[in-house]
Order: sequence, then C-alpha cells, then structure tokens
Amino acid sequence: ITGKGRLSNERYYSHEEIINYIDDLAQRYPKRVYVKTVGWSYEKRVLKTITITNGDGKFGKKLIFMDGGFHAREWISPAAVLYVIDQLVENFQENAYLLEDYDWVILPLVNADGYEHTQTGTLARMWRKTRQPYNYLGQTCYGADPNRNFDFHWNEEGASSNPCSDTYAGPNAFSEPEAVVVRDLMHSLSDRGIMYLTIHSYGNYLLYPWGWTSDLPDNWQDLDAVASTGAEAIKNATGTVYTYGSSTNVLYIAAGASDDYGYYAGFNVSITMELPGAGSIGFNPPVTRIEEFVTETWIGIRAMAEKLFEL
Ligand code: ING
Ligand code: ZN
Repeated sequence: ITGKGRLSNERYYSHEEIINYIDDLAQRYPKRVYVKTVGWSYEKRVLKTITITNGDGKFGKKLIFMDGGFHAREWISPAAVLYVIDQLVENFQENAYLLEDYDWVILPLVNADGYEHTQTGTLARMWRKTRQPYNYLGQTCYGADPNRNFDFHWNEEGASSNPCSDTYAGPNAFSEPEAVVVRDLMHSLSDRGIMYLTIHSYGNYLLYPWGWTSDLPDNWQDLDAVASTGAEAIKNATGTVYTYGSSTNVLYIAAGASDDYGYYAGFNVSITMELPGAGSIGFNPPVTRIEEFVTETWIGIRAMAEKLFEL
C-alpha cells in the first residue's frame, strides 16, 4: 500500500510508530476515527484504542472489539491488526458495509513492553510475556503470560505457577496491568459487543471457548459457524488451511486466556486467531511476506464480521 500516511507492510512497526500511526489517522479522519488512551503498561508505555465508525454519528451501535500483540514475539499480529485498521479507515468506500451496523474498537498492541523488548533487547526476539519482574528462589524472572492472567478459572489448567515459565499465570489473576486494561475494556464494551477477536501467531487456527475445559459453550454452533466462515474464506482466497474448533479440543487446554474471559464477560462470539508462520518462519515471518499474511488475514476477519449479520 502506498500514499501519504498509509501503512507500510514492508517492515514491522515499533510501539511508538503504532501509536503515532493511529493518532495520525484520528487527526486526518476526525469524523470517523477516535483514539483514546486506555491505560499504561508496567513500564508505563501508553496503551491506546482506535474506534472506527462510519461517521454517521449514531451512538450505541453493536461493536467488534479486536486486539493484537498479547505475546511479544508474535510480530505479525500487530501488523495484521494495523492492516485491518488501514482497510476500515483508508479503504472506507469498499468496506463501509462493515461499519454500517457495527463500530470497531481496536487495541493494536496489548503487550507494549514485551514487544519493545523483542525489538531492542539482547537475544530477546523470542520473548513472549510481559515485563513485570518477579522474584523466584533468589533470582528475578520477568513477566507473566498475559494470556493466562485473566480471572476465569485462573491457573487451573495449562498454565504455570513458576515465574520463570513462559506460561506463568502471574501471582494472582490480573497481576499484569496490560490484562487489566483489556478486562476493563471488555466490561465497558460488552453490552454492545457482538464479537471479541484476539490475534496471535502462529499455527493457522481459529479458536473459540473454552480453553479451560473440553466442554463446549451453549452457543458453540454459532461460534463454529463464524470460525468456519473465516477458514473457508481464507481457503478460497489463498488455499491456506485454518483449523477451527474450541481451544482445548483442537490445540491444548489453557485457562485464564482472554477469549474465555471475553466470552464470560458477554461477547457471545469470542475468537483467538493464530496467524500463519509455521516451520522455519515461526514467529518471525520475513518482512517480504508481511503483505501476503496480513491481506489474507483481513479476508478471514472480514468474512467473520459479515457472518455476524446472520446470527
Ligand atoms: N497461542 C495461544 C496461547 O495463549 C490459546 C493459544 C488461545 C490457548 C486461547 C487457549 C486459549 O497459548 C499462542 N500462540 O499464544
Ligand atoms: Zn500468542
């Protein structure tokens, strides 16, 4: 994509560039775009949401809440979320139908400290967690897994109590300020919330609750219909195969994740999307493939958003 102020898919953005990017959109499109400070990371980096509307001034529409960058090393996640923002704002004519009945509230980078650490720290590219320090047997280990830190069956399954583990659930639920920010957003938005979508990598999965048990939620057929629609749209467009189902049943059991909490908080559709990056690419898709991955992801997200009209 080109054009003044347009997103570049030729590199990965820093936290500061992501913030500047959404601030700039709000300045350029004041009728349709609104940026709000929603909190700070442990190291006091600002966390901001961008709310995208069609500018018709109608309040109280249903909304889609989306976030990215829960896990520091999953760089393609914030990149894909920024591309969704770009499409909804800059490609407005083509995508206006997606903003007619819903607003979109998007937090592009949850784990700002961890993300920055992977971009600037020594041997830190594979960092996953937040950066709050914890003492353990006389040493310091950093961070909790923000996707094990939510207070719904917290630390019951698929999480660790060891601060040095990559899936450390934290000393208590919501010990991490970044998870608190997401929680508070969920509670403030859920009465209008029609879908919560959280973007991770990697593995090509569309996952829905529950992650804490192999049981399925009451409306699992709706969840399955949305996930399968996303998977189908992507397969038709590029041939990429996404596996879909409940987290526990198709991937592994893990309690305290944000999608379980979002569903519990009232988002009747709550989905974790694991973007591509298998094999040697892993968490580090080369910059030459960002464009391919984010455009494909947008096709799936758009199809899922459309499917919500039918539920
Ligand atoms: N995967 C997710 C994780 O947090 C997940 C998968 C999501 C499990 C939701 C359970 C519930 O482990 C990655 N790549 O982070
Ligand atoms: Zn992740």
